[in-house]
Amino acid sequence: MDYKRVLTIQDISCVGQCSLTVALPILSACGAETAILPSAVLSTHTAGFSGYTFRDLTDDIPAIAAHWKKEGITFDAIYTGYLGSAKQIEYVKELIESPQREGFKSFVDPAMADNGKLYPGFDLAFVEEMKKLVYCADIILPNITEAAYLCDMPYRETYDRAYIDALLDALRANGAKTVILTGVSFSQETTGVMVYEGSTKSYYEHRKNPKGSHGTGDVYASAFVGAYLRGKSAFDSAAIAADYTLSCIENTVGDPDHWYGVKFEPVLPELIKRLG
Ligand code: PXL
Repeated sequence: MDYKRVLTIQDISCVGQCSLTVALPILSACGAETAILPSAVLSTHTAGFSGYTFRDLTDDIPAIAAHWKKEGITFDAIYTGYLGSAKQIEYVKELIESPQREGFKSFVDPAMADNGKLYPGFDLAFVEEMKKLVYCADIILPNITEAAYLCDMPYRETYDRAYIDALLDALRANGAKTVILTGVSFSQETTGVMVYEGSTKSYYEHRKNPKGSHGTGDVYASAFVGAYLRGKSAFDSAAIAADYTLSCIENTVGDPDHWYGVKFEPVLPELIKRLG
């Protein structure tokens, strides 16, 4: 098996099952070597907890990157998630564009918004910087809200295939390469993922759990990257990640105390089995 080294750049939410505490175990389970660049340290994530602490690590990045350069440290992939500041996005873009290993791939989850709204602390200046990162990445994984922000289209709660096609076409016109658009639902009972690769748009549809859960975007993107680095196609990685994320949600919804994330760990064997 090919052994890949992936650098993931996202925050440490000390408690809350998102970002690095989700990405590292999932990428490891998929058989990848992990390296991290923490974008910020928060006491918890920002969705549902109040009074959380936030330490931005933007100013640490240039020295870390310079040290890696001096040591000749390179990666097979960089996967970015929740970032700490607009300035930081510039540094992250420099890392993605610096010389890396042969066959290098960059994955950007523009984790900044959901349900029609930006997450607390983000503004339109941050969105403008995120556009630059998204349009230089090989594969992006926005949800519908993020896609709408990235191409300046109105967010719509109810939509049809024409709206989804318009979002994908606008992202492509702005420079996006492969797009994995998550949370695309055309019926009450189902949801899915639209994969736009080359000139083909393919839809993977699956059962919908009516209860939305925090952190599932991070579970999804991490499983996608892990499967892709194991040699699966973009569509197969999208499907594997979708099935895994649904299993994580179904493993969690019966527990009313577990509102802040999903119990993804006990379901990891299912993901590993799918990777063959
Ligand atoms: O799951 C995305 C995410 C990551 N990190 C932090 C967050 C969120 C979503 O709210 O608050 C700190």
